[in-house]
Amino acid sequence: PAPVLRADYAPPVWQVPEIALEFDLDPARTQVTGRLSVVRAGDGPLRLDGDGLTADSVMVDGVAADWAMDGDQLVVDLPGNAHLVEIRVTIAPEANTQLMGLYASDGLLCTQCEAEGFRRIMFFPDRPDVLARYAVRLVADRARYPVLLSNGDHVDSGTLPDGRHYADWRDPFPKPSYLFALVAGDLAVNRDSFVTGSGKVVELGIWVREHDLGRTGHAMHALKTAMAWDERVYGREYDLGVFNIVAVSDFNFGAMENKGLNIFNSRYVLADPDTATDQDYDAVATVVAHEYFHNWSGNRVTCRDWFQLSLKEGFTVFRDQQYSADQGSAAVKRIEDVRVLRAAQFPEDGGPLAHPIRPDSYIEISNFYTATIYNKGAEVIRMMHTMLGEAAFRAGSDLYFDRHDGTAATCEDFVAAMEDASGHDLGLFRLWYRQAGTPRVHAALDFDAPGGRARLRLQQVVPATPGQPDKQAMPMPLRIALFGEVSGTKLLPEQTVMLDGAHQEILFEGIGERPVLSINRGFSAPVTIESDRSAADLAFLSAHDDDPFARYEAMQQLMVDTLVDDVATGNADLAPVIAAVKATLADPALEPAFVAEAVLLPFEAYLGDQMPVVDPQAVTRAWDRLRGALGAELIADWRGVYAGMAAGGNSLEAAGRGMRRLRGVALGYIVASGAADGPALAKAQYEAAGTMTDRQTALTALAMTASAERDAAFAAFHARYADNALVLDKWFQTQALAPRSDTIDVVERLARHPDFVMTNPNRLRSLVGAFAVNQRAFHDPSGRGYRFLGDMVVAIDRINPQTAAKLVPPLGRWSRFDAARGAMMRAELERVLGTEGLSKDVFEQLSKSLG
Ligand code: HT7
Ligand code: ZN
Repeated sequence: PAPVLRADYAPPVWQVPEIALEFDLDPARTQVTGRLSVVRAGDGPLRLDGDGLTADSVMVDGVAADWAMDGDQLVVDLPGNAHLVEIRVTIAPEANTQLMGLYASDGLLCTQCEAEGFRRIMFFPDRPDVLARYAVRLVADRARYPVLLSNGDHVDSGTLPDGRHYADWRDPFPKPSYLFALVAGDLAVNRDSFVTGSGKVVELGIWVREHDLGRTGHAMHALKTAMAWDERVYGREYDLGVFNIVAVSDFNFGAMENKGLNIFNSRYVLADPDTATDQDYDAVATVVAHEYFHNWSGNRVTCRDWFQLSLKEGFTVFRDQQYSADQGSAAVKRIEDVRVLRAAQFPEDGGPLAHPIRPDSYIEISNFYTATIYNKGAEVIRMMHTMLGEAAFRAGSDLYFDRHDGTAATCEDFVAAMEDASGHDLGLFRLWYRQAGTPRVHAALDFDAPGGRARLRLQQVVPATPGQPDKQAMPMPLRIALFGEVSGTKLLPEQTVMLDGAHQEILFEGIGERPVLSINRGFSAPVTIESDRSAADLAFLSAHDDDPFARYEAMQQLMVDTLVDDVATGNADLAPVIAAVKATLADPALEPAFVAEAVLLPFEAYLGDQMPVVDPQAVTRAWDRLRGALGAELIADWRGVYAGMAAGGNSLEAAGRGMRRLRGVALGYIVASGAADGPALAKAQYEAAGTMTDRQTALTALAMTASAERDAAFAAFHARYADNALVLDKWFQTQALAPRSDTIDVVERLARHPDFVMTNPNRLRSLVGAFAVNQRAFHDPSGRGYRFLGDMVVAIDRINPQTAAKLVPPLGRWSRFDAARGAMMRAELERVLGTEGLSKDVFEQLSKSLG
């Protein structure tokens, strides 16, 4: 398939200011009638995108028209400048396993149109710069589909013959087709309302299956909090009289921001203490806020083309990160965000699928809903926020929304608004939109004791990435502080240094004692810092830095350095890490949630990323050695923490949640210590658990043991939650992530389990997706992990290409491994590429992965 190029953008030849859609809904045979008012905007025939559609009829201005298909496009030569085009098609939602367009899920009918799903429903210029006003009529059997929802305001409904009924919806805001949505089904609703700053009452509804109604309270609370937050922090008020959320079980992504009718993966709506962990609670709140914030950053101002995807996604992730930081511990939130970036985006940026946050080409746009577009995109916005400051950033955001409201904009429009409102020159900063790759910044600090001066030398390298062999240095804000090694205090106020080129020197005067460098505080730039700070310096910062993120970072770096040394030598000195962890556990000034993050070891995969050639077995050995030593040497500390944190109980407040988290980490270390009572302690916690968090933590701890308690707990968990798909996902995932040598056997067995449903993306991610990021299991020297994944990609591609394509990247990292593994991974990619009838989604990922 030919790639689509950003450079080829051309404005649409026809606009569609109005569309009326009528759906006669039936799972086997849905008839769709579209009445498009089309207006000429350039030269050429009307070209309407379709995907798997056949027109039953095409009329122009009430008369049967001459039309032709050009590939998937329906082409009509229109003589004048304005016409009414009426098209009828018939589609089969129950046969739609791709979950794009109109599909059936657990008895519901629902849609997913971003990015190019609308063309599977109706012929249309399916591109985000064609904005139409939608009038929608839904007709369906009343008993089977009593609830009929679409975008905008509900304007009418009524009864029809033969037990059928209809509902009419009007969305007054012009929108691109990717924001169209409908839902039909037997749903119950949690209703509430929100009064906006200007006094408008908005009716809120969260629609779920009747038995899930009791699990919607948290999402509703999050929604109202997000609505108030967006008014207070960004001055953005909601604009319709209705805001509905619907939960569906089969969904390719987290959720979708359709105007006034968000459709969610049920995993990001439903939460109660018995079935959802504290982490799940946070994820629900974040995703609800994210989709809500899109109402402005995405819907009121949308993207001109899909190359601009980060315009809405990067900005909206940044906004949801700010929101979540405001709801609890900002430091812990920042730690979590950076952990995600390092786990998901850094490997992408360093591999064959690396792309800039504004890509230059794609074969299948669904492959570009990546950690780069979302998470690195958010980091780029965050850097602008840091450079401009809160007030100027807000002025820039106001200007951006004012200038572009109701239109389809570009990343350049966003940067220009920031520049114009602040007077800040962002000329070279734009490189962040063009260049892929994670910059490496080398930092060296020299101290001239007699002169009382310290000199910081910074050197930046942006690595080559596919199609971009030569890179320019990129401007970045680095928050920096110096601490006195003797006094333990900050020697100068924190500074934000703008690293503007490849090299830079900064002189600090009046330094009376040897300084220790704290750099990239708060992770002010999404880069890798290389410094020659000693274990002693890092341990010192882990105890004294007054920026919690930097303190966490120092501990992590100390652990990474120790583990990398141990991978190489097999006998690294573990004492500094053990002492630093002990000191952190004993510091009463630290909140438990922070301590829990600080004492956790980096992921094995992250350690692999630090090595020139990944040796998974050596990493596993070093990781197990340090984890075991931390457990055993600090066993009394862990037991003390474990007992002390029990006071958090089952409280859902932040303090209780933090204590639960630290208690879970302590349990993990007790089990890792090899203490004889470890499995029994975990089993006891499992049985006494009053929350899913405690139950899941105990299960995770047991998963790494070979014990009778482990088998009993997994069996009990499955029996207890056999009817709850979201919780069964945890059962699959916990086993797939288990750091054990036999995980590959377990995963192969689970793939034959009757609950392993290939049509459900959550289930696929829980087993196959989780397994593929479990470095020690996936990279089993036999190569069985690679073959398992390859077989899965082939099988899933026939059902759901988008989900299959997302499973390919772990195989694409072949060049990072030893020759034997690399060859087996490549062979697997080639084998899958040789499969007949591959989707273009999987084709693109495979061909790029092979380089
Ligand atoms: N904007 C939404 C993206 C999305 C999506 C993309 C491809 C395939 C299915 C999808 N479902 C939702 C989600 C978001 O970023 O908010
Ligand atoms: Zn989004």
